[in-house]
Amino acid sequence: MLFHCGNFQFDLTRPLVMGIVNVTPDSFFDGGLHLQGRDALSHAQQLIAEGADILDIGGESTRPGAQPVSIQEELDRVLPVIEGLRGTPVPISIDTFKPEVMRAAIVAGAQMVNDIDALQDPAAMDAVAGSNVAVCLMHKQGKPQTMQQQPEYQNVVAEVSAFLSARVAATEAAGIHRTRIVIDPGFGFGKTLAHNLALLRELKRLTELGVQLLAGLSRKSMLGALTGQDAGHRLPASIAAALIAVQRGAGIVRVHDVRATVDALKVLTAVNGDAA
Ligand code: 7PJ
Repeated sequence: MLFHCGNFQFDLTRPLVMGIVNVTPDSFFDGGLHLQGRDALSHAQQLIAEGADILDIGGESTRPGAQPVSIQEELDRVLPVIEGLRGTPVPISIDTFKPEVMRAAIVAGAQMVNDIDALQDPAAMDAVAGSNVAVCLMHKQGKPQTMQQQPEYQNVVAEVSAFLSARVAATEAAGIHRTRIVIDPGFGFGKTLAHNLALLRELKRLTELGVQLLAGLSRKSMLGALTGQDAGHRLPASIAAALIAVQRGAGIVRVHDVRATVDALKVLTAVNGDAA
């Protein structure tokens, strides 16, 4: 299945690794480490050297309870990093739900928009439709500040699938070709451990929507709940989760630990061949 990401094209005969570059002071795992644009840039370059296929640049933390950031502050954080990465051999994704930030990032060279609001804001839909960039449509229940307080579903897999199916339809209706669309169940976004496990167990169901599938499990609290480890000690669990996600249909994994994930996926891909 082809994946068009701005000027880049992937055939997805092997899974892609999206490296996370946080330019935020309050991300739960590496927040603060890459606060300075210069540090974020060198971190991004390191992830490329480690084998990242895509970089996801984010200037506002969306973890549960995170504080909102103004448009200007977010632009001041992400634009220098995106501009500094111009001409790099991998596409840059902008992790934002703000249409103004999407537009400025696309002008600065971003090739993908990663929207935890799944382009439900018409201005966000316009920003992507008026360009050639790819988009990741993510499911969440509620708002980041309160979403983990009481997540509720009758059937989490069916509800997430129905939401994503409707968002794919709306996105296609706006003129965005399906080879530019990625869906994501949004692990940890308004979901209990049982909800997250059900989604991972039945991830294959989401491949029925016929677009690329991304999974973001890296160092998330569900892995802490399963292992008893804090975020700094969740690498083994994150590798396990990435392998499970790819075996169940994810074509892209969003991770902090690029080199370790790339190595683990090489083993899987060698065993599976082109069926990975
Ligand atoms: C995700 C994300 C995810 C997508 C975050 C974290 C929390 N974007 N942004 N999917 N998670 N598409 O990195 O743990 O799972 S922020």
